[in-house]
Amino acid sequence: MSTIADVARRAGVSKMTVSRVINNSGYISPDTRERVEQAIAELGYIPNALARSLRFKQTQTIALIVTDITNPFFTTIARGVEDTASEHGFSVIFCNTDESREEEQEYVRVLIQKQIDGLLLVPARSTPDSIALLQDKTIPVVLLDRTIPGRPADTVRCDSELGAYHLVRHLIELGHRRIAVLSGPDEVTTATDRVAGWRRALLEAGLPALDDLVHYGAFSVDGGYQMARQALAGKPRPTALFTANNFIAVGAMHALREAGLRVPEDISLVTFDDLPPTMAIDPFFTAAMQPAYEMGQQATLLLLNRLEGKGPETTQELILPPQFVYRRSSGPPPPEDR
Ligand code: XLF
Repeated sequence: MSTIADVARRAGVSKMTVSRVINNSGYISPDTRERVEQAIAELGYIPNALARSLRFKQTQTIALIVTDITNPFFTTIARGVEDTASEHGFSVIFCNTDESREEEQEYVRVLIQKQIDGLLLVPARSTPDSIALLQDKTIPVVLLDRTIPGRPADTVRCDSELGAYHLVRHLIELGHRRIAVLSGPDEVTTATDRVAGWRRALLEAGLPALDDLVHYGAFSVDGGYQMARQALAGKPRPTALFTANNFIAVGAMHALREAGLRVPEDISLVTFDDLPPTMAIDPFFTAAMQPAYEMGQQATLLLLNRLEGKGPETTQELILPPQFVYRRSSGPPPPEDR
């Protein structure tokens, strides 16, 4: 196996220079860096990560815990995290909790043992257990997408309340009066914030925000299907649905098709999250789109700053605005409901 001395010999530089290139420290001319990198590649040299981590007390590794790795929103976040982390010489460990608090706790324990430098966490529930564990060990953590009420922490998220408010206002402007909301679990802040935006839009328009129009369930296709079936059983039936994420929207569409309802002629549907262009052949949903890539990027930068001891002493919250796209899934209510 090659050593740092072999790399130095092949590149015609000192071991100190090789070490500087590997650790990204001190000035190295582009030409020297290139020679060292080429020697590393030719010799297949792997720096001793353990020795480095002992010396710098850092493993140059961060972790990202998401709640549903099958959701394109989270894979796009992961892309933003990975690109930014690797630009700064960090590796990323990815973990998926399937929206389970227990899985999350387990992962946090394992990651602490693996001596990660910091964690980006999409909390499965609004409970402080995981960040308490990390904060006890003084491991920096940045929350992504969701918050934990009553537990201040660095956070990067999209404005869920505002996004929901605008989507529901759009439906009201089209003439809808009975709009059901199909949301995620009521212990998750993105789910409750989106219901809050729905409520604000209705109350502002002088419409009652009736409890029987609010459905909490899973952020999943099946969750959307089940909630839509409940909503369609309401009397009178809602003329529009606001779904709180992309998977709920897809599940709701299954239920609407099964019930023989046309969108938007018989019932309108607006949703949080768009489907990525690679999945939607004929984009159809009126949607509030979250800047997922940027969220991953910004959260990583915030975490890396914390690792360097930078930033204010108080926690920082970055709230990014959603963007709106108005498509064919929303239209005026049927004539008999106007
Ligand atoms: O936390 C929510 C769940 O679903 C997140 O923002 C998402 O909307 C992503 O699809």
